[in-house]
Parts: sequence; C-alpha cells; structure tokens
Amino acid sequence: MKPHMSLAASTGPGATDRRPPGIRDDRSEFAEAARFYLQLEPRQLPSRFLYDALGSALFDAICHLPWYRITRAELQLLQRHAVAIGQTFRQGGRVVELGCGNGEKLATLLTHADARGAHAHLIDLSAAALGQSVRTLGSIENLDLRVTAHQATYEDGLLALPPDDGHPTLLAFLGSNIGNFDPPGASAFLGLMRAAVRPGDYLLLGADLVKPERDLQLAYDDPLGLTAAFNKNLLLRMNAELAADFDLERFAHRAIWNRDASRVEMHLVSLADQEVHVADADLRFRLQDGETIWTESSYKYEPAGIRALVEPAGFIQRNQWIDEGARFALTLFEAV
Ligand code: AVI
Repeated sequence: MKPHMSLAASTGPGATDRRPPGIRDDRSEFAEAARFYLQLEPRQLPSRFLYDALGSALFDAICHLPWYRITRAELQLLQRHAVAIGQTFRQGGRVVELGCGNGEKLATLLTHADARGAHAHLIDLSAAALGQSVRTLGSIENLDLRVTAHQATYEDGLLALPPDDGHPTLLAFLGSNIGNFDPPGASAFLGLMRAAVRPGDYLLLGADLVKPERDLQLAYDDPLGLTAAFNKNLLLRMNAELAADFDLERFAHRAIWNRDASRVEMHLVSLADQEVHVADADLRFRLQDGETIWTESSYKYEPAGIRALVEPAGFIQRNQWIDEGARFALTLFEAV
C-alpha cells in the first residue's frame, strides 16, 4: 500500500504505510530510499521495506503471538458485530478492503453478516495476498459472493474502483495499519478514502489503543524474538538487495514507547562504533555505539482520538466497539 502522492510530504518510519512485498519496491526505489533516509538525523528507514517475503512471513507469525493481540481482538470484534456492520452494505452492496492480508478478516465479517450477493473488492500490492484472500473468500458457501482483486497501491486501487451503480459501499481499513502513518500521513490517507466514496457510504477502521507500557513492550519486543527478527530482516534485506555489509550481530532490536507522541517506535541499535557500506545506494556512513536506525512507528490511540482523527476527513462516527482486554477499537464512520 502506498498512496504515495498524497503522502509525499511525510517522511520517516511514522510517515510510511505498510506495503506488502514485491511490485514497486524494486531495488532502485529501495536504494534511493536507503540513501535518503539513512542520512537523516536521526537515521531511519521507511517501514514499508519491512515486508519482503521473509518480513511478511515474520509479520504473519507475530500475529499469532500471545503478546500481539491486535489480530485476534479484531477478528473477535468483527465476528461479534458483523450483523450491525453488514447493515452498511446490505444485500448486494460492496465491501472494499485495503490491504486484505490473507482474507481472514473479511471472510469473518462476511460469514457472520447477512452479506448475500455482496461484491468484495480487494486492494493489495501483493499477488500472493490477493490469491490467498480470493481462495479464502471463495471457500465461503451459500453467500453468492462476487470477489474482484485489484493488484495495486491503495491509491490506484481506490481510483480504479468501478462506479457503485447505486449500491452502498463499506471501505475496510483494518489491522491498525492506520497506526503506521504519522498524523499528517493518516489525515492525508483518510482524505483519499473519503474521496473514493459517496455520502452515506461507510468506513470501518481498526485501530490499536493506548495500553500499559508493559503490554506494548511485550507486543513489540516479544520474548520469542520474532519482532526482533522482523526488524533485523531489514538489514538482511539491504545486504541481499543493495550489496550492503551490515553485520547483524552488531545490531539489536529495540522497541520504545514514546508516550508524548503516543507511538511505539522500532529501532535498530548499533552495538559498536562501526562503518557501514551500502554499495548499491552509494552510501558509506559511521554509526556510533548506541546510535539507532528508526524503522517503524506504530501509533496508539484513545477512543476519542480516533474520532478526532477521522471526522475532519468528511466522516461522522456511527459506532465504536472496543475490546477492553486487548485495548483495540473497531470504529464505524459514515461519509458525509
Ligand atoms: C502492520 N502493522 C499494523 C504492525 C504494527 O503493529 O504496527 C506492524 C508490526 N510491527 C511490529 N509488530 C507488528
């Protein structure tokens, strides 16, 4: 997902959205980004580059960790409130999911809603994710579901949506992917989504909530080390794709709860004074012992903050369901 045009003003890990593997993450784009972001102060890399094939597999594994509760909490909320959510696209309407992953969330919603005759549009950059989602949705029986896959950036996919023919539309942006945008980037992206629908259509947004620091630490620095591997894989990726010479032993994963900014930051910490060469980015630089490369921001919200973020884009909040244990919110907005 890379609604790049509208987000061009944003920079850094907090500004970049999650993008599944492949397609436009070609090497020259990766090299260009590495060259630019690794020279900033503080050094950083856009989080979308976390998702090559191995990174995506590691992220899928993270979603099964007991400490990372977003995915399970969201599935439960979708199941529990599917009937109410299903009213928004009624029979024969459309559901458009941005970043469909393996299709499990949409399948859960459609199975438990009265979604007969609905038309699901899946927008994702990853052909593998789209294929998996189409198979998952295809296996739901008795729904008379139509499924269209759009292999595209979010922005291009939204622009390419066919006219709605008078049918209501529900846009679904789940998994707290919104949290990987910084606030200006999130607002720009919400504006893009609003522009793709008409008054009376809906947006369903999954967003992770502020919770005790200890819970956030365990979610983003898990005892099994999967999140550390997910983060350090960026170095492996630069070595493999950009002829870099990062010594993975000389870096550690660090997750920091930045309370003032309300975000968890992932960093790669240099464990020594060292020089690094990223040959294909034509870049050589020194890292001091303890210096970090900032690789992701994951913003956490208060329930009212979600409303405050979304409504200025041209929506009005209609419902909000919260999993208090996991501190996760699913919020339904109507376009006005
Ligand atoms: C994809 N995104 C919403 C995840 C998050 O929680 O920010 C990515 C992730 N990073 C570390 N663990 C999971």
